[in-house]
Amino acid sequence: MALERTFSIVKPDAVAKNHIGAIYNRFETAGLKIVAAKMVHLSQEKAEGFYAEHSERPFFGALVSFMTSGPVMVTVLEGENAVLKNREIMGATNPAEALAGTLRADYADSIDENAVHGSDAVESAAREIAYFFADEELCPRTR
Ligand code: IDP
Repeated sequence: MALERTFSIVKPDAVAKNHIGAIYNRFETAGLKIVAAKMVHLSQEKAEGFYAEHSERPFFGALVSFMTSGPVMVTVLEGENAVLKNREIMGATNPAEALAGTLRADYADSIDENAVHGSDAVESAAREIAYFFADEELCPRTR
């Protein structure tokens, strides 16, 4: 088992519906530790940069518009196999396909507004964490 860090966003739809605590509770119950967290309202430039790999996709404009529509919680989670564990907690991108009991099954309304983001690999996690947090903002919980 590998101690990893992953990057999470509670997206604007879930923040607006007051689901921050419920979502953090799922992470903590699963053994993931929050090592950094803050609320931010993304600028268009910040959201476009975060989702740059999707810039040619037809949904890119709607995605950026949604992600800038209200505040989000950006969070760094630490734990054994944190990247995969978080993806399992989140469920499939499309909530209609997400397994029962996952965050997207419980809190997302559509593929466009799907409650949470989570890094898909250790490498992307490192990049995404650095996009939002300075090293001194991270507070390791596990030695
Ligand atoms: P992920 O968030 O599950 O990692 P990605 O494929 O990286 O999924 O897509 C990033 C985000 O872009 C998704 O969470 C979703 O909000 C949006 N998205 C992905 N595919 C579609 C689509 O086919 N239509 C509309 N939005 C999409």
